[in-house]
Amino acid sequence: MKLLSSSLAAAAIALTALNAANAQQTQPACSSVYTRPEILSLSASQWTLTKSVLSAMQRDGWFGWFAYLHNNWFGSIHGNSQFFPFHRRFVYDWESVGKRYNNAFVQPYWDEMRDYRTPASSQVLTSNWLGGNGQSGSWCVQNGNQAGWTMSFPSNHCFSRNFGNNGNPTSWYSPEYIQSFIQRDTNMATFRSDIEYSLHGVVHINIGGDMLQGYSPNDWIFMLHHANLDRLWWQWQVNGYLWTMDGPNSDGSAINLNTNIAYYNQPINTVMQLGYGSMCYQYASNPIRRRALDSTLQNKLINSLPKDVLSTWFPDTAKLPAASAVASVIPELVASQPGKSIPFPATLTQQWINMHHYNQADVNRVQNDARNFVNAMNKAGYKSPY
Ligand SMILES: [Cu+2]
Repeated sequence: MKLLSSSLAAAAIALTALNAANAQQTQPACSSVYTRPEILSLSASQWTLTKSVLSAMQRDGWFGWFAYLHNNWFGSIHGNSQFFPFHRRFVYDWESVGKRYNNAFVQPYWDEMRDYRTPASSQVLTSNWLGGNGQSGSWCVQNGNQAGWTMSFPSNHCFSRNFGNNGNPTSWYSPEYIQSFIQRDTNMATFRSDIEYSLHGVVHINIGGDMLQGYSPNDWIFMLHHANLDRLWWQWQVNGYLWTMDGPNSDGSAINLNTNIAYYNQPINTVMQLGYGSMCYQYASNPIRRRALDSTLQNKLINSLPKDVLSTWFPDTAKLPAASAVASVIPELVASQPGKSIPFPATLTQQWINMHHYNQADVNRVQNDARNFVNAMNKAGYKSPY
């Protein structure tokens, strides 16, 4: 009897949780959903289409408009919980303008973590794609899809990049670290800081040039970068935090789902769930089920980390079945790769921290956490496949 009632209670709790998860949704489900791909997975014809849309948007002043918007609202949309909803709405806005030129246009993302070890040698930054560093001195970019462009905001100037560390940016954040805080974070205030003061900042800083400014949308990398961060937010959301919104609004008051998104003046709850309302897109690598993460990485972690290290840094992975059970489901993933130890990530510059008026203690917490993570992995003898 006791057993029966407790299992009934468990079922009731599960149902309540499910209803609570969807109670916030007042908009209709999308009748169709398009997929934002990783940039390097575009076919030749998709890339040609994308480039022609971007050139038309540049011709008609849209790069300047989005650079202006971002610059104008800069102080309201960084360093507080507007960060994710604003940038989700902003990239969607950009993509919608692109679709007016060709409805097949979609905004790809850049899986920056895959290139974290030596960012400058990413294929994304080659002449066939987005091009590389600017020319020493002028920092005007000479190759890639924006080669030789003149950007109009804040005043006419050549499209520029100035890679960090004298053209050879040091490593940014590993896929392992990003997965670690996606699994550990239980509120928006922490998750937002963890992304904004790690991967978000170092990509802006290390690409440099236009990307180092309030008008960073002049570089199309901005959209690829923020689509990636939006994808990571969604991974965290489907990991149990679909409607989680807390922490400070831009004026310091507590934010909530009914707070308006800066500039757009529509409530945050209208952009929370992909596949509903206007948010009719998904990401190519979208986890297909709750708590599903990259299985290659899961296996690697389970196989190589001691239990205590695993449960500290990857609490969800630690709850998965033993390695052999996972391996039997996905046999092609058990082939062990030699791997390398994880390097310490690049950190934010003081100039960047000051420019955003970031809370220094929050930045320090994130940077210490990232260092502690690398120390823990290396102490455990972990070798990364990435
Ligand atoms: Cu921004």
